[in-house]
Amino acid sequence: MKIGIVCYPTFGGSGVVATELGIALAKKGHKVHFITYSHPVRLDTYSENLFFHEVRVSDYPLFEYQPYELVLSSMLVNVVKYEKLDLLHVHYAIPHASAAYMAKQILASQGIFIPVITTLHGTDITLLGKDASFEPVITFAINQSDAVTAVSESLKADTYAYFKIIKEIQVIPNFINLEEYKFELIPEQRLSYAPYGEKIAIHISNFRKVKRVEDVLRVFDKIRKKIPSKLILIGDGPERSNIQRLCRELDTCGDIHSLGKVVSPEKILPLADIFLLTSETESFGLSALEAMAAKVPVISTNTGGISEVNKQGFSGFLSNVGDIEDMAKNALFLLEDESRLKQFRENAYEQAKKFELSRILPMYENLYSSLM
Ligand code: GMT
Repeated sequence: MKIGIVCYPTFGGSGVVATELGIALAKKGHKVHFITYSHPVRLDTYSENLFFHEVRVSDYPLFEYQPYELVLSSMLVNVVKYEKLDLLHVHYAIPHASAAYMAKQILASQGIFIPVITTLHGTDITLLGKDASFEPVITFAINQSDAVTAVSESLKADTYAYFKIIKEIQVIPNFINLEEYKFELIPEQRLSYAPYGEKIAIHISNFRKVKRVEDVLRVFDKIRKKIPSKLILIGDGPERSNIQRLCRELDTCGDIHSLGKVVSPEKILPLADIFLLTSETESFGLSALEAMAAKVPVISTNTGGISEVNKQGFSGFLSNVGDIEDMAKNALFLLEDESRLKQFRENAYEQAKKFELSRILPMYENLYSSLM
């Protein structure tokens, strides 16, 4: 098949999922065309089946805001027409679903039919999409898609709750390529972060308000008061300065390694003993799945779709949003008992296997076939 994938090219979960999906489809022989404003950060592989089309908006002085959506629509029309694509798969509804709808209509006027699949990822529904400034367009674009998928049951339920959706939404969960997590851990690597055998907690996110990264620091502060530990922070975003302020206030900066944006988190995750995910809302929690694939149990909140990924008392523990005491207690329960921690590591990996790429990829391929 010739597939067009529209996504955000950034470190955000939706972009990561879209990119990994495209890479996996290309490996199976499909021709995959990424259409977005810059080269996707996770697209670090080369294949004769992978193509990239840059959407570039020229900087015209009349515009206070550049009309990205229109330029994307025009680019979709051209790529579908000249590359003879069979379908368009757009990730994250805003503005990709409406841009695809516009392109579809233009192509239809030229006698070309192109099926559009919209995959909902989370904040496009739970935060941004339901805002009155987007809602009518998002509702329309979702209903006009030929197929709609959501990454968790929770997100599917939220979509029906917040929008008037007449379309059937299929849940296709996010996935993990466990092949990428098969490498030997070199003990010296761990020593560079925890030289005296301290325990290691890790957090990965885009440091937005919704992630409650301050809670990560507060939980970590309670942990390290009981057991010598270090915290690795991966990612960057608007909350960074608040985090710096809080670590000074708590006097924890010396125990925190901030690594910024990392292209291959699978190389660092295996160094950790626990993963902390303190989000206010989370449709799925891809970073938790990545941690579990690296045999790292997850201490998380119980919001949105996280409970579909992290299993209470098996792959980790779940607490109410903001319940720092409970999250710290659960973390210590694991960190203070080596054999228990080992068991949870194995359990986390078992749980990750449920989302193995080979199980999820056929769901997308079947959906594509059904539309052609
Ligand atoms: O979490 C973010 O802020 C990024 C966002 C995105 O769209 O890139 O992530 C969402 O999609 C991911 C991939 O499907 C999910 O794993 C995340 O849970 C979801 N984030 C939220 O719902 C907050």
